[in-house]
Amino acid sequence: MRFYRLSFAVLVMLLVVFTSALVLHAQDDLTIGFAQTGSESGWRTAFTEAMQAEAEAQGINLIFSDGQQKQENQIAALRSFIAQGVDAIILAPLVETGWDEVLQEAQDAEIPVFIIDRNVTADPSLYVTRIASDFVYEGALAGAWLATATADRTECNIVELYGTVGSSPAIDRATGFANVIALFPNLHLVASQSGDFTRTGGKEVMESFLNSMDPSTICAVFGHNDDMLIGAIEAIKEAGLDPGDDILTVSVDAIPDIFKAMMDGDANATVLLNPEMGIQAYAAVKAYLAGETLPPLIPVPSAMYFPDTAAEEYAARTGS
Ligand code: GZL
Repeated sequence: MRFYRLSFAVLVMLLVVFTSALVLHAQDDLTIGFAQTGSESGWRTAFTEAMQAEAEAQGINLIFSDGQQKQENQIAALRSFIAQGVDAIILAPLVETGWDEVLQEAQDAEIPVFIIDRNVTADPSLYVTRIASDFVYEGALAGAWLATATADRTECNIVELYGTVGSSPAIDRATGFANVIALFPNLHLVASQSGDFTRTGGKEVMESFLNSMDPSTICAVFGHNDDMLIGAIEAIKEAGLDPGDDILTVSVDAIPDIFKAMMDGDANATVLLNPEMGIQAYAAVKAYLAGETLPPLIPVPSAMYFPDTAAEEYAARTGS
């Protein structure tokens, strides 16, 4: 009898080892299609590079598609990934709407989709989970800092550099910021216009603000990302004003160039958006393929940075 028990135990152990080897082998040959929005900002470029570097480090075959800021390109990329029979799709959606049909096609093909960074309004049953930071919280952090920075002012007129129209970071950051500044009677949002998350866009929008109102009445500028804010800094300087002093600045992303601007006295505050989301994304894919159930959201934390630590943050990000 003891012989049979021992044989059964050995059989079970061999079965566990064999199954684990199969799962690990399957994950070793992981092919993931990654549909990126484009390369509109310094943060986006850093995010792409981080995703590619982490995939290489993990031996994942990452098929990368640059959507060049067009949703139709991203949808075409997803259809190509489906046709190639990838193991999983990671989508960084440009805008919130218009994804249901292609996500349904992926589900019909039994290819799991993982949303990363921006959000979609599609039925949540059409994707596994979303890895992202809280954009409303980022906007609220920016508003809270501005409220403290202007506590001694009876009035502060704010202009807003809005991100890509229809994108969740633009919608949510605007919401979070507006919710907080509504609590402070001295704070007034007097203008908001989309610069599409680009430096050129931020400069053009800030120029239009400076030309359409008395520049001396503008107390602060909130940029939905650092790139637009950096473009606005150029416009403020060309108008003969001192960014960071005449006009306070707050933005989001914490890219190296915003720390350089802080070191130059041209920027006051930035909210961190961590580009290193590949680790969580690939862990989520592997866990799902191994049969695990995932939460609907895998959060990426934020923080805030100011000029007092700009030099060390710049050095940490650039190695210089
Ligand atoms: C937000 C992200 C935004 C960045 C911008 O998570 O989608 O898109 O803040 C980028 O820099 O364009």
